Amino acid sequence: MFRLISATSSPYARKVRIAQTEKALPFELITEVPWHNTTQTPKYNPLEKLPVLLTPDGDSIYESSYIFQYLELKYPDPPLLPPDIDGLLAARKLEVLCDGICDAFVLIFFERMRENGRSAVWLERQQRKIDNGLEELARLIGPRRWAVGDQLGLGDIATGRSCQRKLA
Ligand SMILES: N[C@@H](CCC(=O)N[C@@H](CS)C(=O)NCC(=O)O)C(=O)O
Repeated sequence: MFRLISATSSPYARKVRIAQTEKALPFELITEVPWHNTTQTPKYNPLEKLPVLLTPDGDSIYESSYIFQYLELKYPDPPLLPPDIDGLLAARKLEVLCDGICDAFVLIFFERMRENGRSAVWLERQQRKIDNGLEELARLIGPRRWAVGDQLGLGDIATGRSCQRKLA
């Protein structure tokens, strides 16, 4: 059985949780805070970030886009990536944008944790990335039912717009 080391609010881990749920791959969810000194994350990921997927054969997979690709290649049914090159690139572009927006949120979170010396310029910079990134997402997706193509896929999952099943 898979085990997924995740943080409750992590948007990166949510992407993996939705992919596993859509592919009906059971997994045990292990919730951690990656910067607490009790975390087991460094044991499985030298970059000390979540999510980390522990596979049934004892491997550890990290970086949400890589985990997603791993799941798609190893468990292609149902497919969560478009079959055509343009569709695939469009879905990956949405993922890059969404992950970048989340990275900006994370940077704001850490900057706000500083007791002293918060940089207003840095906070504004990250906020700008979020605002412009969201605007670009809206432009790319528009009013379509599915972000790319005619079924649920990475574009929808990365933007957090859809999950067809109850999320594990
Ligand atoms: N690009 C990574 C980002 C993952 C990430 O930043 N995760 C956060 C939790 S939401 C984390 O583990 N941070 C700890 C750290 O940066 O040391 C991915 O997509 O998996």
